[in-house]
Amino acid sequence: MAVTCLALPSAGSIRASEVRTIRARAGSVHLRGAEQAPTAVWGYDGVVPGPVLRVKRGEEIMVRLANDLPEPTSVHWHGLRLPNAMDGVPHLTQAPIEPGQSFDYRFKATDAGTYWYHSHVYSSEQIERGLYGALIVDEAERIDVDQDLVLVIDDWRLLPDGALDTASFRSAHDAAHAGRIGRHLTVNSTPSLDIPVRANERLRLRVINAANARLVTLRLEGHAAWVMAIDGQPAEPFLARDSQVTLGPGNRIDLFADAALAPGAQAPILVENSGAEVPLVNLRYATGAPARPAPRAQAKPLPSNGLPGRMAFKEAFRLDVPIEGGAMSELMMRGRTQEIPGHGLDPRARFWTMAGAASSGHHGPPLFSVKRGRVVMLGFVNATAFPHGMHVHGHHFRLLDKNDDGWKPFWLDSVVVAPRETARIAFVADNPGKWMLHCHMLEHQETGMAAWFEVI
Ligand SMILES: [Cu+2]
Repeated sequence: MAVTCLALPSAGSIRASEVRTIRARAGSVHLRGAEQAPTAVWGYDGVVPGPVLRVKRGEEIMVRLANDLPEPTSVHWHGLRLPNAMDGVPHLTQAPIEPGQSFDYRFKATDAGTYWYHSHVYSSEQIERGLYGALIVDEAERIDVDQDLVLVIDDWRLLPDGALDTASFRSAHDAAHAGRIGRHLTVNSTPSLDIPVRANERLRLRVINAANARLVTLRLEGHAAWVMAIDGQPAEPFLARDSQVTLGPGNRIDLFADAALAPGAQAPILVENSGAEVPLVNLRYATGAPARPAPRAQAKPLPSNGLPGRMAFKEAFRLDVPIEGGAMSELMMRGRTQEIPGHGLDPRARFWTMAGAASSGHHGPPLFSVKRGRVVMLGFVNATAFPHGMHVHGHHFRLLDKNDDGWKPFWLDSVVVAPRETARIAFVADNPGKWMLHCHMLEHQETGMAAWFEVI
């Protein structure tokens, strides 16, 4: 397995076949730029994002996670179709890794694409503190690009001195509304990233939304953006309208952009923040000769990972999952005390329900249980005033058109369901085990929006 630096091309990475130990531990990061005081964080190997793990499709990922934190943790390999015992969900697939202990994760990378790994214990706090990193699985064949760049976007709630605002962890207001949104945006933990490019190069941008709850809307100025893959899986390539895409928490997108401006030009990649656009990335063109006389020809689709081309809807298991609760809802009006004065949120607080139940996602009966190979069709019926990013573990799904008569030309592992709308999805439940299904707005997940299902 190889480890590469962020915002660097994959060429030159070091490959090794042994187990790589990663230590979850305290560290510090210059979230406000090199000239400002750093912020104390928790990170894999003490850095945020953690080391980029990079393997070729079909290779094994072998990571020993050593817990140097003062509390339990675990690692979820988000979007990977892996054996259930490696999925990293505390109490459901493994015991939490206690402080001073370690856990060996070992599985084959069956799918090429852009993935990420993150904590799954007290996620709203541990991910917010920085426990996440990118996991890149390279295609077996070479993909014709000049630069392969990982852009991990996060938002932070910082105090004036740059420290992470930890007092507002477990805020009942966040949990009952849109989740924890931070006003300080970063890409790869820096407020602005300069990327040197040469005219007519092709860039592959692997964008990961690592924020707890923010919908990240990103726009490339002056460049067309081809959507090549979503949530790791190849899509039928299409041009992003206005070169703009929106990612829910946990979503990834692979964009191809041809550097079509003149030598010496500059163009930003902008992310929306409180109604304005913030330039997070600056594409800085070299003044010298272009990389080639003209941009490359239109890209071919990325090679398929072999997900099924069709599904038998007639024999499908169908379930509607109403999503209820949140601020101003009846559930909240019933007036149970959710905040302990001076101690933040009551850990038993339940603000949201899925299919009538508020759960931690690992206790109680499964939401449903199906035989391996069955097609599952779920309808997420969002009856709340907030968007929710519904994440299914261990599987990728299709987003269905109205009336189930077609589907979008891409796969997802997390789908944003707009307020008062319904999203219908379908997947083949071909991976045996106990899998979580939850909102990836982490404050929602921890206050009721979590469930699990079983494939037997
Ligand atoms: Cu939610």
